[in-house]
Amino acid sequence: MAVISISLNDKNIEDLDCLQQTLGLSNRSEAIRLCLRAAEAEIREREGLAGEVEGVAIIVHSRHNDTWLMNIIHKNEDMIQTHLHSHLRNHKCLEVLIVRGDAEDLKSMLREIQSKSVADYVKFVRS
Ligand code: NI
Repeated sequence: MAVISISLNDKNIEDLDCLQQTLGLSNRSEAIRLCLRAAEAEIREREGLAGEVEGVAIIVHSRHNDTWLMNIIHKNEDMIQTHLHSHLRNHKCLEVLIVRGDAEDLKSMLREIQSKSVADYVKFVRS
């Protein structure tokens, strides 16, 4: 097994340790491996989307005054049927997008949302 060096901020380390404790994992490497398997499953599920899809995209972020997401949403307005913006108690923004469109366009939009690493959470739930 290879040993690599990665950079994590304080919140990442706190989350990692919380995950380790909650699930009874033996060390941080186990916790990282678990996260990788979960991400892999998510990617496989998303990449498997084809044809016309309908569902809900859920996004949580802390950039209330930043236009990055609104720009993406406007660019994809043909696909987004409804957009709900709400404020969470932890001062983050919750965006709920009801989507109908071509799977490739949806995947492209989700990739763009995630590519800047601005969103804390991005999830698509197919209807
Ligand atoms: Ni907001």
